[in-house]
Amino acid sequence: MKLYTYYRSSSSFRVRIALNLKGIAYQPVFVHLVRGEQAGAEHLKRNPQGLVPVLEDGDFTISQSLAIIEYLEETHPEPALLPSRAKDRAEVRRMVSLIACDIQPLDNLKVLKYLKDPLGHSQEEIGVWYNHWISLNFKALEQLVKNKGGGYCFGECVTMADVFLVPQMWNANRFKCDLAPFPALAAIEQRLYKLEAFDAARPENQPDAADG
Ligand SMILES: N[C@@H](CCC(=O)N[C@@H](CS)C(=O)NCC(=O)O)C(=O)O
Repeated sequence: MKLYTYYRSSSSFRVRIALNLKGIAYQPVFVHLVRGEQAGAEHLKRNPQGLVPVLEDGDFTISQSLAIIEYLEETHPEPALLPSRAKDRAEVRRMVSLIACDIQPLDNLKVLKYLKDPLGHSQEEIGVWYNHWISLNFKALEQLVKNKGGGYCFGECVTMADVFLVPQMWNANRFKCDLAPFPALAAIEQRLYKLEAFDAARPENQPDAADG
Protein backbone atom coordinates (compact mmCIF):
# COMPACT_ATOMS: atom_id res chain seq x y z
CA MET A 1 0.00 0.00 0.00
CA LYS A 2 1.02 3.62 -0.56
CA LEU A 3 -0.01 6.44 1.75
CA TYR A 4 0.12 10.01 0.44
CA THR A 5 0.81 11.90 3.60
CA TYR A 6 2.22 15.03 5.23
CA TYR A 7 3.84 14.77 8.63
CA ARG A 8 1.79 17.55 10.28
CA SER A 9 -1.54 16.53 8.71
CA SER A 10 -3.72 15.25 11.52
CA SER A 11 -5.89 13.30 9.09
CA SER A 12 -2.77 11.53 7.74
CA PHE A 13 -1.65 10.93 11.34
CA ARG A 14 -4.93 9.04 11.96
CA VAL A 15 -4.29 6.73 9.01
CA ARG A 16 -0.65 6.16 9.99
CA ILE A 17 -1.82 5.04 13.44
CA ALA A 18 -4.45 2.68 11.99
CA LEU A 19 -1.95 1.13 9.56
CA ASN A 20 0.56 0.65 12.38
CA LEU A 21 -2.02 -0.85 14.74
CA LYS A 22 -3.02 -3.35 12.09
CA GLY A 23 0.58 -4.13 11.25
CA ILE A 24 0.14 -3.19 7.58
CA ALA A 25 3.37 -2.29 5.80
CA TYR A 26 3.05 0.78 3.58
CA GLN A 27 5.15 3.09 1.53
CA PRO A 28 4.74 6.75 2.49
CA VAL A 29 4.68 9.27 -0.35
CA PHE A 30 5.18 12.79 0.92
CA VAL A 31 2.94 15.61 -0.27
CA HIS A 32 4.28 18.94 0.94
CA LEU A 33 1.23 20.96 1.98
CA VAL A 34 3.09 24.22 2.63
CA ARG A 35 4.58 24.11 -0.86
CA GLY A 36 1.11 23.43 -2.26
CA GLU A 37 1.85 19.99 -3.73
CA GLN A 38 -1.69 18.87 -2.79
CA ALA A 39 -3.06 21.20 -5.50
CA GLY A 40 -0.79 19.83 -8.26
CA ALA A 41 -2.28 17.98 -11.23
CA GLU A 42 -0.83 14.60 -10.16
CA HIS A 43 -2.35 14.79 -6.71
CA LEU A 44 -5.71 16.08 -7.96
CA LYS A 45 -5.98 12.94 -10.09
CA ARG A 46 -5.72 10.94 -6.88
CA ASN A 47 -8.02 13.20 -4.89
CA PRO A 48 -10.04 15.93 -6.60
CA GLN A 49 -10.39 17.61 -3.19
CA GLY A 50 -6.65 18.34 -3.17
CA LEU A 51 -6.18 16.98 0.35
CA VAL A 52 -4.17 14.30 2.12
CA PRO A 53 -4.35 11.53 3.14
CA VAL A 54 -4.85 9.30 0.10
CA LEU A 55 -4.37 5.54 0.26
CA GLU A 56 -3.50 3.38 -2.73
CA ASP A 57 -4.06 -0.33 -2.39
CA GLY A 58 -3.02 -1.84 -5.71
CA ASP A 59 -5.25 -0.19 -8.31
CA PHE A 60 -7.69 1.11 -5.67
CA THR A 61 -7.32 4.75 -4.63
CA ILE A 62 -9.28 6.24 -1.76
CA SER A 63 -9.23 9.53 0.19
CA GLN A 64 -10.97 10.72 3.39
CA SER A 65 -9.32 9.35 6.52
CA LEU A 66 -12.51 7.87 7.95
CA ALA A 67 -13.32 6.05 4.70
CA ILE A 68 -9.71 4.80 4.59
CA ILE A 69 -9.76 3.57 8.18
CA GLU A 70 -13.16 1.87 7.73
CA TYR A 71 -11.73 0.20 4.59
CA LEU A 72 -8.70 -1.02 6.57
CA GLU A 73 -11.00 -2.26 9.32
CA GLU A 74 -13.00 -4.32 6.82
CA THR A 75 -10.03 -5.67 4.86
CA HIS A 76 -7.77 -6.25 7.87
CA PRO A 77 -10.18 -6.96 10.73
CA GLU A 78 -7.50 -7.82 13.31
CA PRO A 79 -6.90 -6.14 15.67
CA ALA A 80 -10.40 -4.70 15.58
CA LEU A 81 -10.72 -0.96 16.03
CA LEU A 82 -14.47 -1.21 16.52
CA PRO A 83 -16.16 -3.18 19.31
CA SER A 84 -18.29 -6.23 18.56
CA ARG A 85 -21.62 -4.89 19.95
CA ALA A 86 -23.63 -2.54 17.70
CA LYS A 87 -24.33 -0.12 20.58
CA ASP A 88 -20.64 0.03 21.46
CA ARG A 89 -19.69 0.65 17.82
CA ALA A 90 -22.19 3.50 17.76
CA GLU A 91 -20.56 4.99 20.88
CA VAL A 92 -17.10 4.82 19.29
CA ARG A 93 -18.38 6.33 16.03
CA ARG A 94 -20.03 9.09 18.03
CA MET A 95 -16.62 10.08 19.44
CA VAL A 96 -14.98 9.74 16.02
CA SER A 97 -17.62 12.01 14.47
CA LEU A 98 -17.24 14.60 17.21
CA ILE A 99 -13.61 14.99 16.17
CA ALA A 100 -13.82 14.31 12.44
CA CYS A 101 -16.99 16.32 11.75
CA ASP A 102 -17.26 18.92 14.52
CA ILE A 103 -13.63 19.95 15.17
CA GLN A 104 -11.17 19.23 12.35
CA PRO A 105 -13.20 20.71 9.45
CA LEU A 106 -13.53 24.02 11.32
CA ASP A 107 -9.86 24.19 12.23
CA ASN A 108 -8.15 22.90 9.10
CA LEU A 109 -5.61 24.79 7.04
CA LYS A 110 -8.04 25.89 4.31
CA VAL A 111 -10.41 27.43 6.86
CA LEU A 112 -7.65 29.21 8.78
CA LYS A 113 -6.27 30.64 5.51
CA TYR A 114 -9.75 31.82 4.49
CA LEU A 115 -10.28 33.58 7.81
CA LYS A 116 -7.08 35.51 7.14
CA ASP A 117 -7.68 36.19 3.46
CA PRO A 118 -10.20 37.28 2.23
CA LEU A 119 -12.00 37.71 5.58
CA GLY A 120 -9.18 39.76 7.09
CA HIS A 121 -8.98 38.28 10.59
CA SER A 122 -5.80 38.75 12.63
CA GLN A 123 -3.61 35.85 13.77
CA GLU A 124 -4.89 36.46 17.31
CA GLU A 125 -8.54 36.20 16.22
CA ILE A 126 -7.75 33.03 14.28
CA GLY A 127 -6.20 31.58 17.45
CA VAL A 128 -9.41 32.38 19.35
CA TRP A 129 -11.45 30.66 16.63
CA TYR A 130 -9.20 27.58 16.75
CA ASN A 131 -9.40 27.29 20.53
CA HIS A 132 -13.13 27.82 20.58
CA TRP A 133 -13.96 24.72 18.52
CA ILE A 134 -11.46 22.61 20.42
CA SER A 135 -12.67 23.58 23.86
CA LEU A 136 -16.38 23.43 22.99
CA ASN A 137 -16.11 19.90 21.63
CA PHE A 138 -13.42 18.57 23.99
CA LYS A 139 -15.70 19.55 26.86
CA ALA A 140 -18.28 17.10 25.52
CA LEU A 141 -15.67 14.47 24.65
CA GLU A 142 -14.16 14.67 28.16
CA GLN A 143 -17.61 13.84 29.53
CA LEU A 144 -18.12 10.97 27.07
CA VAL A 145 -14.79 9.34 27.88
CA LYS A 146 -15.42 9.76 31.61
CA ASN A 147 -18.71 7.89 31.13
CA LYS A 148 -17.50 5.27 28.68
CA GLY A 149 -13.72 5.02 28.94
CA GLY A 150 -11.83 2.41 30.92
CA GLY A 151 -8.27 3.50 30.23
CA TYR A 152 -8.97 4.37 26.60
CA CYS A 153 -11.68 6.54 25.02
CA PHE A 154 -14.11 3.66 24.98
CA GLY A 155 -13.63 0.73 27.35
CA GLU A 156 -10.38 -1.07 27.95
CA CYS A 157 -9.16 -1.53 24.38
CA VAL A 158 -7.85 0.81 21.72
CA THR A 159 -10.58 1.80 19.29
CA MET A 160 -11.03 4.17 16.36
CA ALA A 161 -11.91 6.88 18.87
CA ASP A 162 -8.33 6.76 20.21
CA VAL A 163 -6.98 6.83 16.65
CA PHE A 164 -8.84 10.12 16.12
CA LEU A 165 -8.15 11.60 19.57
CA VAL A 166 -4.35 11.61 19.50
CA PRO A 167 -3.88 13.67 16.29
CA GLN A 168 -6.48 16.19 17.47
CA MET A 169 -4.66 16.54 20.82
CA TRP A 170 -1.40 16.99 18.91
CA ASN A 171 -2.96 19.84 16.92
CA ALA A 172 -4.43 21.40 20.05
CA ASN A 173 -0.98 21.39 21.67
CA ARG A 174 0.59 22.85 18.55
CA PHE A 175 -1.86 25.76 18.68
CA LYS A 176 -1.28 26.13 22.44
CA CYS A 177 -4.89 25.42 23.39
CA ASP A 178 -5.58 25.25 27.10
CA LEU A 179 -5.99 21.54 27.74
CA ALA A 180 -6.06 21.79 31.56
CA PRO A 181 -9.87 21.31 31.64
CA PHE A 182 -9.49 17.93 29.91
CA PRO A 183 -7.48 15.67 32.25
CA ALA A 184 -9.20 12.47 31.11
CA LEU A 185 -8.30 13.15 27.47
CA ALA A 186 -4.71 14.01 28.44
CA ALA A 187 -4.34 10.80 30.47
CA ILE A 188 -5.58 8.71 27.54
CA GLU A 189 -3.22 10.52 25.17
CA GLN A 190 -0.24 9.76 27.44
CA ARG A 191 -1.22 6.10 27.67
CA LEU A 192 -1.58 5.81 23.90
CA TYR A 193 1.85 7.29 23.17
CA LYS A 194 3.34 4.39 25.11
CA LEU A 195 2.13 2.14 22.29
CA GLU A 196 4.58 1.81 19.42
CA ALA A 197 1.81 2.20 16.79
CA PHE A 198 0.98 5.68 18.09
CA ASP A 199 4.52 6.80 18.82
CA ALA A 200 5.82 5.76 15.39
CA ALA A 201 2.99 7.70 13.73
CA ARG A 202 3.82 10.99 15.49
CA PRO A 203 4.57 13.90 13.15
CA GLU A 204 8.02 14.33 14.73
CA ASN A 205 8.88 10.75 13.79
CA GLN A 206 8.09 11.07 10.07
CA PRO A 207 10.91 11.31 7.53
CA ASP A 208 9.32 14.41 5.93
CA ALA A 209 9.38 16.30 9.25
CA ALA A 210 12.98 17.23 8.46
CA ASP A 211 11.76 18.93 5.28
CA GLY A 212 9.59 21.43 7.19
N1 LIG B 1 -12.01 15.06 6.01
C1 LIG B 1 -10.72 14.87 5.44
C2 LIG B 1 -9.86 16.06 5.80
C3 LIG B 1 -8.55 16.04 5.06
C4 LIG B 1 -7.78 17.34 5.33
O1 LIG B 1 -8.32 18.33 5.83
N2 LIG B 1 -6.49 17.29 5.01
C5 LIG B 1 -5.65 18.44 5.24
C6 LIG B 1 -4.48 18.06 6.14
S1 LIG B 1 -5.07 17.44 7.71
C7 LIG B 1 -5.10 18.92 3.92
O2 LIG B 1 -4.74 18.13 3.07
N3 LIG B 1 -5.02 20.24 3.78
C8 LIG B 1 -4.47 20.85 2.61
C9 LIG B 1 -5.09 22.17 2.32
O3 LIG B 1 -5.95 22.61 3.09
O4 LIG B 1 -4.71 22.75 1.30
C10 LIG B 1 -10.08 13.59 5.95
O5 LIG B 1 -10.47 13.13 7.03
O6 LIG B 1 -9.25 12.99 5.26
